[in-house]
Amino acid sequence: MTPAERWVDEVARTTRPARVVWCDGSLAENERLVGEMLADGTLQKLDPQAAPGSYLHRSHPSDVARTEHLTFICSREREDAGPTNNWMAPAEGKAKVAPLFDGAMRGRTMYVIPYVMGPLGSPFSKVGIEVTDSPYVVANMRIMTRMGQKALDQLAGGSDFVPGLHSIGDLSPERRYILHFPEERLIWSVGSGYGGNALLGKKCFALRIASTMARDQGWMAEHMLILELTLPSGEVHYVAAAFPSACGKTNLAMLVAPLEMQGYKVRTVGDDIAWLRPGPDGRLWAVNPEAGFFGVVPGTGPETNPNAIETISHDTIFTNVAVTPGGVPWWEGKDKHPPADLLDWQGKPWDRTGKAAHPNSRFTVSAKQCPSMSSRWEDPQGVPLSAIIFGGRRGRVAPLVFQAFDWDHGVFVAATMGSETTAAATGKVGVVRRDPMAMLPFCGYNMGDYFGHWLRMGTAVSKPPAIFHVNWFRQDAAGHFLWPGFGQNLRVLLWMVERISGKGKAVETPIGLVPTPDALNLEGLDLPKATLETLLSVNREEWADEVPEIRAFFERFGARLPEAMTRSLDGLAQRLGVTASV
Ligand code: OXD
Ligand code: MN
Repeated sequence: MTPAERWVDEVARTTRPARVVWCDGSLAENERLVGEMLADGTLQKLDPQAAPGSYLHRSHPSDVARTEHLTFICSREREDAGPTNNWMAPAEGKAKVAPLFDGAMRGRTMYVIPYVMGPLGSPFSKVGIEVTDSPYVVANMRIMTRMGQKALDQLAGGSDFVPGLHSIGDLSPERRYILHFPEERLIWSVGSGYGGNALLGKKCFALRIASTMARDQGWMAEHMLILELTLPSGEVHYVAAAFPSACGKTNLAMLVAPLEMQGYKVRTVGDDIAWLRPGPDGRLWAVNPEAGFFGVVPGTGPETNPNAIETISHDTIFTNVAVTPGGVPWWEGKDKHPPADLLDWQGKPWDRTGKAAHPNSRFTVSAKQCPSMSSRWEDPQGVPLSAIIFGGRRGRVAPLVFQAFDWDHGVFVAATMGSETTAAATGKVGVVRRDPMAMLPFCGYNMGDYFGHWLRMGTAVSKPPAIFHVNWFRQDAAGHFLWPGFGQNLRVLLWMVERISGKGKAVETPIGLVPTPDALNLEGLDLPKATLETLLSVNREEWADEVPEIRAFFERFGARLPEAMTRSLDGLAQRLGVTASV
């Protein structure tokens, strides 16, 4: 028996499924599973004209988003999980959750999903094996990863894989746990079928477990899109960007250059996760470990993201969108005219008061269907980064864009970024929270140590990417967005590229380098001068108010906070003229 077979055998002895199926990832297997899911109502076939090859899944109404309060890092020491993660000792976690797996698959099929995160044949790719009793998970993993025999081939009978045990259990939030054992590199997830909780290759492996592997092995696992920007001269830049969940990573990764800027071209490498490594040339190289997109549907329309609209026009799994009785999917932002007889995401006639599609409804679709994929998206070596962007959703305070003074300052900017919460996780929406590197829910270890790892990585590359911060979401007093966003964000990317080449104009402010009003190419964009000024303004009082908040956030890390972080905060306070004692 191989180590993988031994582990699967052990799991089957506990979960006691009626049968065990090793998935090969083939089309025939997928068709069989889809047939079964259509028969038992897990999937509904969508209109073959409007959405060929596509299906709707309606989840349990209490299982629609990541449940951060039920997600745990089970490191041996509490300190190693740090103050921003929920922690349980490994033995306690196992004692609490093992009974939920005991006989959990009785009468069900147990699917074994061998999968690869990262391009096949890449030295940076990693193998995982997910065991699950959900055929919906199998169908999604087939899209999101390289799954089946090719993963077993890569494993070659060895033990270098991350095991992940998943059961939907009884879907009760009372019996829902997502546990990570970083020292064992093991994942246990029970009680949820939602993507971020159940597709274990994604957040659980490629971010939480991978971040601990990356810390130990000198690389980085980050919550970042990767895009390719080609200038009219033919010069190519790769840019990675970290925004919290549901803040526009997919839209930026698939950006279509505004008409008047033809000659500039944006192509997609990834939309959610990036694995970064120092290359032999002193640059930081990025790989997208995923093979598909698990994106937020509402707000996706022909104007906001035409590439996504084309990508999801066929062979897509929709989860929790609205639908007509004839099977035409609909969601807020698809167009301005909701069909008359729409059924909402729970299948009830929509009364037009609430949302028709769930705000966190999702599409699962293969990257191969995306018309904007870069020819290098599966390059086994990855792509070299010119810049890293961090960004939050903030109605106030943060300007449209600024550049960090240097790498260490960039790490500080990223470590202190604030963002309003979204529907991607359960809980209150719209509350500002510190979300360092957009990794708050995804860092598998103490974030103080994580900041230290970021600082070290800056010294591991002789040509580190430039670091920027953006905020597409600044609003006026009446709550209107000041910046048009979407395709127009290209103008901000172009300023970054000019900065990298030493040309872009900037003014030094206490928080970083902000473009001069004439530095952004705004040709063809009707943006009032006063609006631009507000977008680029840095209000000293508002930033001064951030200082004690950041200090309090940093204090949570105690001795694990690198000194360089405190020095950067003191520097900010000083530049703002705030006394050190605040
Ligand atoms: C996601 C998330 O699904 O960040 O990508 O929640
Ligand atoms: Mn994400």
